[in-house]
Amino acid sequence: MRERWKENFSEWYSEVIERAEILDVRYPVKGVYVWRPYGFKIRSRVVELIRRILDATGHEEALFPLLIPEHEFAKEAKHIAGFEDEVYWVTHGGLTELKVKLALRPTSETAIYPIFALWIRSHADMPLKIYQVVNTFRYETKHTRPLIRLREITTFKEAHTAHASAEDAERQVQEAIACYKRFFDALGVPYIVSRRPDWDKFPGAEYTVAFDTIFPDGRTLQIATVHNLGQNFSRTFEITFENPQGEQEYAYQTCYGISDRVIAALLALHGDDSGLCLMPEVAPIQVVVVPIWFKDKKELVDSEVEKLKEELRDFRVHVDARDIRPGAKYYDWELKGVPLRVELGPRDIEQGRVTLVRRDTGERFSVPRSEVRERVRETLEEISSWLRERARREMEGRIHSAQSIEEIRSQVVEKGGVVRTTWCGREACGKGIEDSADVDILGILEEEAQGTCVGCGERAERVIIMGRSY
Ligand code: PR8
Repeated sequence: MRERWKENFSEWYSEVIERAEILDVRYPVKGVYVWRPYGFKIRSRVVELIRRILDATGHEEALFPLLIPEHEFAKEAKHIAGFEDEVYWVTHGGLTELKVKLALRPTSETAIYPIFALWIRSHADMPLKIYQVVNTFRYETKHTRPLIRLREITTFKEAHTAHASAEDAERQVQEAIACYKRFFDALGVPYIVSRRPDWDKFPGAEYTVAFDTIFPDGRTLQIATVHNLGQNFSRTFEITFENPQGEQEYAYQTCYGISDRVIAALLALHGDDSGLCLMPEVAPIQVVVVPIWFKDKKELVDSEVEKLKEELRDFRVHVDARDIRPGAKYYDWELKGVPLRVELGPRDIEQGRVTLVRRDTGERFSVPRSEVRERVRETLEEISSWLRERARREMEGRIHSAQSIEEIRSQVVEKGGVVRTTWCGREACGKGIEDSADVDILGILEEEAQGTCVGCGERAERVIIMGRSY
């Protein structure tokens, strides 16, 4: 790696995405990238994990079409207002102009809810909990960046639910938050959960709860959102049901989603100056075996390496038998973030031992060959906790408190991080704070506020976090 992880994060990120063969960024459409096989394997494991969590909580996977007719897309006034600048339209079939323009889904509410209206008849049909893993398209005008701000979001994991009461929808919001916490915890991605201010909620939602993480450069990234939609969409799409009293009522809905950004966070938070450090849970290769050949011992080493590979069959193992120097191999696998390297040479064989090298701490140690399976298992678990813990510590170290506009600015803009401060809760004052500090309010924390508002000096009603986001 030429670039340094923290000091030059943005360049580090671009370099690592390319050199570790995560994406090919040369596709000739802006904001659209190619998943390379190594990156795609990481992506598959992330998708597998969210599927497992959603399936275990009664969600069912489905697949809705990519194309949405204009009349459905335009039905919900706030939703269309929020998305109209970002929609790609299909206007022609061959040379024929279509009578009904078709939107490429920027998200799937307006594809799914007309069908929910057909499926839901009575309170007994609910809760209905559906999810899909699809690509979505958003014509982003801000600076596009691989996995972070995409025009084709390739890994949109969106869930949509319908309920027979407002309480049940509220309970669903809590379940969704718990699912996402489990997901990010498993990946070692630390987060802050907050409620977005009203002016920043999802178009058409009653309220939005968001997960943000903090990147090594101090910028925040929104990595998941959970929206309580109330009855806004069910009124528009006529999703009605017969309640136990025999009356017709509009359904209560929620939706929530995660994108490729979770993979951006995985790569960004678990790196260092040598490249990626993948969590063993998602690493395409968990253990790389590097044979150390000596002139006349090559055959012996090769046959022992074969046996070792067999002994390690519970893990994702790769033997690097390329005809290049071991040092060059170490460099490549460090860049690609393989959590553990095993070296085996004539001396190890003689002593009945193998050498292990941890990618996270760089620690190098030798273990008896007879215990290798157990020691590899233990070490991978330790690497996973070490990376998780380091990411959490790094993030917490970037959260400061601020009592004045000046402090907000200096903490966020100069030192790079996030601040906690207090606010009166009034929109005009909130926007004023954002303008004068030149920093955004990310969200409202679930904490009792004390003291005064950093904007107007009146009694504080809310504890908020502020930062600069991607
Ligand atoms: C919804 N409807 O759509 P959301 N590139 C990468 N990731 C992105 C981008 C982008 N251009 N835009 C958003 N995200 C709801 C919930 C169905 C699911 C990521 O919500 O618009 C962000 O992390 O908030 C965002 O939190 C998530 O997709 C969901 O998008």
